[in-house]
Amino acid sequence: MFQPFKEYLEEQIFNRFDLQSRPIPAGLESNISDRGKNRATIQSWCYQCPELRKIRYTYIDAGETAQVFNSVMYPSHNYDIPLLGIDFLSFGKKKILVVLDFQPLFRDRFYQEKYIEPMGEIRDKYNELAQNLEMKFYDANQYFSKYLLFAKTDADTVVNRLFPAYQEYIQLYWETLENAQPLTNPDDIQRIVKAQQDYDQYSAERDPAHGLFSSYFGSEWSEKFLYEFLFESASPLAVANTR
Ligand code: BLA
Repeated sequence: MFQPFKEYLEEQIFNRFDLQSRPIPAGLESNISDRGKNRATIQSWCYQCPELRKIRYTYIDAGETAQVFNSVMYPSHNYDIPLLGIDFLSFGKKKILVVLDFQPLFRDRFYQEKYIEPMGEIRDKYNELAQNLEMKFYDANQYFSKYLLFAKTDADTVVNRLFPAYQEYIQLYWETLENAQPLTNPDDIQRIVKAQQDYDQYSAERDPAHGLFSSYFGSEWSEKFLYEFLFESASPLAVANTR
């Protein structure tokens, strides 16, 4: 279902950046589940380049039952630009949930104006993908922009609307990165380190995927996958009492 999205992302990053592989902890790069009646595979890829300190993406293929494409781009710490967040999920072809956003690190007006407002023009072309759905796990006011695409949709819309929207958001993201002025002041850089770390902590604690991963691969593997790969700057101890 989302294979063309993965291929587009790969074609883009391979041609645009001087990529280096970024190691994925042993045992977390892939897994296969034979639990229950449905076979599921999960596979992840991770790269870095001077502009992006972590580019990760994951594909879950459980045939008709579930297809998931998830990705986050973390800019290098000397850029204050948003993270690019992608979460496309299809369950049994009937339930399709798509989320795509420039995930803001800060919420002040200056930041909004600089990095979020430029998304508005694209967002306005894809009204059917911006449905103002209520968030149950996350807080829409934290790490999400007002121009996120967030929709429950169908397979035709994924092909005909989400794919072009995805390409436009990604192109704008590359432009944003190209135009970004690298920070040089250590205090400014430290502020980005902290903000990206907070994002990981928040995301690891809220991620609704924990249940999905656990059902296929067990809770021990899931916990490791969340804290040692997806959101590796998060500390599991900080949430020991909340799960
Ligand atoms: C929702 N994301 C979900 C759900 C799952 C995942 C299972 C719940 C779907 C449901 O309602 O049944 C799955 N999340 C994953 C997977 C990974 C993951 C497979 O991190 C990792 C491989 N989520 C992101 C990113 C964004 C994001 C980068 O990981 C930003 C674009 C958004 N996912 C997001 C949102 C929801 C969601 C906004 C709805 C959650 C809510 O209602 O609060």
